[in-house]
Amino acid sequence: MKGRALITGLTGQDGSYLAELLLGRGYEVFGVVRRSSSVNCERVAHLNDQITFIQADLLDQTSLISALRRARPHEVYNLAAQSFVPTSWEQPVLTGEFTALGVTRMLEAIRAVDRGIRFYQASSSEMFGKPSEFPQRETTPFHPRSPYGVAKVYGHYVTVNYRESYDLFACSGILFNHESPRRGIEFVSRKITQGVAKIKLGLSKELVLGNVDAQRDWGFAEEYVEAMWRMLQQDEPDDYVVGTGVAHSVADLVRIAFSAANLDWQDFVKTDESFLRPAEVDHLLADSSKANTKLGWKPKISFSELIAMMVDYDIYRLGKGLPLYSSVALAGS
Ligand code: NAP
Ligand code: G4F
Repeated sequence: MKGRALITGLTGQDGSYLAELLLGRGYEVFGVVRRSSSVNCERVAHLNDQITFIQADLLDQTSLISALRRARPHEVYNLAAQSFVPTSWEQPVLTGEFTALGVTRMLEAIRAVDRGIRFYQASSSEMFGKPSEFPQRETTPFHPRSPYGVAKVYGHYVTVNYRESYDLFACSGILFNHESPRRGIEFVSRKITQGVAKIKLGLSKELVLGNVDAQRDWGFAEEYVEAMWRMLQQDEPDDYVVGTGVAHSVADLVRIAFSAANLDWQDFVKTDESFLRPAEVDHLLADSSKANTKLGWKPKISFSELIAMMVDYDIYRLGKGLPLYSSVALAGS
């Protein structure tokens, strides 16, 4: 029988890669999109005729129940969230509504429609925030540093709680930062690679950043959606940390990105206090031993390869005058 999967956050970076993976494995794919006055499906435009789009919103319980009744999925991947950390200080209540309570709404919808549905929750390494141990694993205590991180901790625990309370097959994937040519332009990796491309093409003269000492464990998004899928194919539901086990600073990212375009970063990069955060996450590093052993998941692409891929994509796209998530360019990204 053909598997059916419903993805919330289909229009985001991870949603687009996950849709490709599931279609490639023979699934019928349904994607939740929220209504907007302009079309916002560029990242999945190349999959338009293979996906069924369902209008729903994490803020609207009834719409989630209707989406499940219509799609009758075997698997639900809850990727939708207000996912940009700085915005969570500007809109903390809305972030809590989407990113925290939205998870409960989806779990309640599953309880109401079909308790057999397997559920994936997109949890985050931001939950570790100011970690008490290095590297971070599933048992590392949480110390979130933003309203976003706090909301994700709620989403994680309600997922665990519904597994324990109602015996749902509910998994929480604690994913460390993952990037790609489909990354939103507000996140630091893409801000840098697009900034480098603009400078290379003479469209810009400088790149202004915040805290370049912050360190993250950055991997390639396409590889991370494979881990999500593998979690839902196990005999038992569980929680997994997913990352590369290697950390780099924002300054490292800058150096590698400029060098990939044969430019010297020192000629172009400035810092500005306006990009500093009220509370920073200084350093994150994943211990993915459990995912390695139980899921057989391991990252393949190195940090330098990832950043070079993103720089190349942005130079190619901007050079051709293609839109940010051009379906032509994305088909090969
Ligand atoms: P993203 O590119 O920002 O995509 C977020 C998605 O959520 C978009 O499709 C967005 O739809 C949708 N969304 C937001 N609010 C919604 C609502 N109220 N109802 C329905 N849909 C809504 O994020 P991503 O990088 O793909 O990340 C996917 C998930 O993983 C997020 O939950 C994120 O917090 C989490 N995560 C990401 C990383 C990472 O490094 N990328 C690491 C750990 C965890 P619109 O297109 O309409 O805005
Ligand atoms: O790229 P970022 O905005 O990602 P951040 O805050 O780590 O969050 C991302 O990863 C999380 C997983 O850990 C996800 F859950 C979350 O949804 C999101 O995908 O910032 C990375 C670092 C920060 O320390 C920030 O202070 O880069 C630093 N940074 C320095 N200058 C900057 C800038 N970040 C941004 N966005 N813009 C800057 O100019």
